[in-house]
Amino acid sequence: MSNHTNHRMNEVLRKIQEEALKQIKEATGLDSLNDVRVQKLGKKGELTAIMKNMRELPPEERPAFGQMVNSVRKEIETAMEEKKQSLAAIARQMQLQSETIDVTLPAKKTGLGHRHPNSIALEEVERIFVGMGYEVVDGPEVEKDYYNFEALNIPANHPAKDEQDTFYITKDILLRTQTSGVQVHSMEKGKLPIRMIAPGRVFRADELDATHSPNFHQVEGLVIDKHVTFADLKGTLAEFARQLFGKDTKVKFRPHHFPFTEPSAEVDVTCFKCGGKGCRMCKGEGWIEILGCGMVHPHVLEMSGIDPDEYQGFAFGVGLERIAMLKYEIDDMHHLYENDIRFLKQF
Ligand code: 2NM
Repeated sequence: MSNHTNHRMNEVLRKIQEEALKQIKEATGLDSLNDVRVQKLGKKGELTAIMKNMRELPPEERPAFGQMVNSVRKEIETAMEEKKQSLAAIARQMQLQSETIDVTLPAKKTGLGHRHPNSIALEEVERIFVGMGYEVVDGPEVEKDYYNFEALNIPANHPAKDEQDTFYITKDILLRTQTSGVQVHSMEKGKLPIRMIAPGRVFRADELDATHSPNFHQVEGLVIDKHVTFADLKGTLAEFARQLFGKDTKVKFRPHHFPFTEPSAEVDVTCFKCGGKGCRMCKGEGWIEILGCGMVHPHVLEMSGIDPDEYQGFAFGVGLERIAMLKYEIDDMHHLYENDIRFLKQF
């Protein structure tokens, strides 16, 4: 009886082992592997059941049989662990295959940028004035009404101060419409003489079109010293024009009005394309307007604490976009604000 029982139980154990190993071998994923674990090794699994049946064996045979069950359990566990590893390896292999990178494909090129025509033009303007002993001075884009207007002899009711033309932040604080405030700050410091240019962003409430933008760039210059005359102004700007547009360039001063200078003038240069004969560039005029200038108004000097009987000065203002557009023959201001690398690379 005992012998028979022993034989039968060994047979059952062998079957469990055989079936478990077969199922493990055939498992296609972690799910089917887990099913095997529950079915064979689980609390209600087949191995647990056969252990419970051990009391049918004579006591002296139980330890040996127990050891056999345990070794079968171990063997199944090991097979499951190995299968798990191989399933993971297969999954990984499939992932690698689906994510293969073709290293022979041509690489994406990282495009190099290019200096903006405004920057190139500014460097040129700075080089010319630094060569004549000028300092390049920076100043705030957010400015007090006093520095942008009042100190420049632009009174409260002046049309330039209109809210339509100026971005006001508060009643007294605004986005500068010109860089002249920087000059006023320099004059107030009281260190004379002054030879400076102030390049920078300025803001006007304009609609963007081919020649206007609400945000553009200006370079303003200021010289203050004893015995400065209009002749110094003319000589300086003529030299500037020659260096910028070529040595044969002539300048023409047309009377104009600015509140901060007296007398004031607008300056034309002979067309660098046709030399003054008239062409498409200068619209047949032979002349091209490039800047405004004048002798600093005595009242402007006084307001900044400079004695106009002892010191005189001249000042000028150039639109950087205008210089860039002329020099590089750009017909539409929009190009300067779009940062299209194909456009920028032309200069
Ligand atoms: C211009 C034209 C003429 C100018 C005047 C001053 C200052 F601060 F000295 F009064 N700065 N810039 C000036 C003069 C600017 O721009 C067209």
